[in-house]
Amino acid sequence: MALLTTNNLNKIKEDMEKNKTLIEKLTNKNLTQLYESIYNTYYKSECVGIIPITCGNGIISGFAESIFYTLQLVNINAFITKNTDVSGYYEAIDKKADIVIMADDETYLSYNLKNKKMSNNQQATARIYSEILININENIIKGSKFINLQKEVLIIGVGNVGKHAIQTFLNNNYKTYIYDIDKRKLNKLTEQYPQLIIFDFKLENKFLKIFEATQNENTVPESVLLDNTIISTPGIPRALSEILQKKYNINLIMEPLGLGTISMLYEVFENK
Ligand code: NAD
Ligand code: 2YH
Repeated sequence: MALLTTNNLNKIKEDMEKNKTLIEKLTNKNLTQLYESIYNTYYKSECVGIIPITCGNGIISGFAESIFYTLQLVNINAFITKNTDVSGYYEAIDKKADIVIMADDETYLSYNLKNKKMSNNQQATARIYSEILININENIIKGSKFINLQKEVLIIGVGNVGKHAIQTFLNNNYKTYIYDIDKRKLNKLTEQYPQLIIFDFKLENKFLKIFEATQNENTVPESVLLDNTIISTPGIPRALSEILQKKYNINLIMEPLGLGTISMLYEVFENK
């Protein structure tokens, strides 16, 4: 599994500000409204304890701080424990955290100590990045001559994150195309969901909406792009070169940690 690096996180403030503005423009909702509408939960003023974890590859410098910054951006009260691991967990509870959030090399989770709801980063990340595409404001699409494509999506990369996005698009009756370099994954998924279409680049389909979740760069080929295509991509590194982004005026939703982290909290907040 790909591990985040300090380098991935060094522009988190700039990345989150940019994405927040773009998402608000595209969905006509601020981040809080968007998350509340997705999960039907709300922030009651719970306090979140962020616990640094040293096992495996150890502390990623800037990881806990990036979570802290992200939560500040959406006015969620949080603190980073001074201690790590089990001692950090003890400290979080001692300091009256309602929710704890922490990651080792395999799993990044949040857990609500009161209502016992738990969230996993891969699923939560898939949910917010797919819901952004589903929540695109109609006025943005209305002007497009490709309005007939508004309920079609291409998912590139159906690993741990991408496979969770499938369900969200199918639940919203999207014509869902999937593509992965690992053909076994595609075949397995079409057995599970017969309505999925395995994407064939020879067909020359183009998309208004693309979801990308791979660990490789430049995975979105030029042939699928339209002017103003919206690409929602948690994948690291960049799914699309800056040259193609400019050429097609692509709306690119992309950052390494924050949107999925907020999703992990709304998933464990109390129901409205
Ligand atoms: P994964 O390894 O489980 O899945 C990646 C999938 O991409 C694999 O199925 C692989 O075969 C496929 N793939 C690789 N290159 C491809 C290509 N050129 N074209 C099509 N498919 C290709 O990884 P994952 O856990 O699903 O994570 C995917 C990416 O998302 C990673 O970069 C990870 O770091 C990132 N991620 C980001 C966030 C965030 O908050 N932004 C959160 C979780 C994961
Ligand atoms: O980046 C990771 C793993 N790939 C799991 C994320 C799932 N998308 N973990 C971060 C490790 C953080 C470290 N233990 C710390 O600084 O606490």
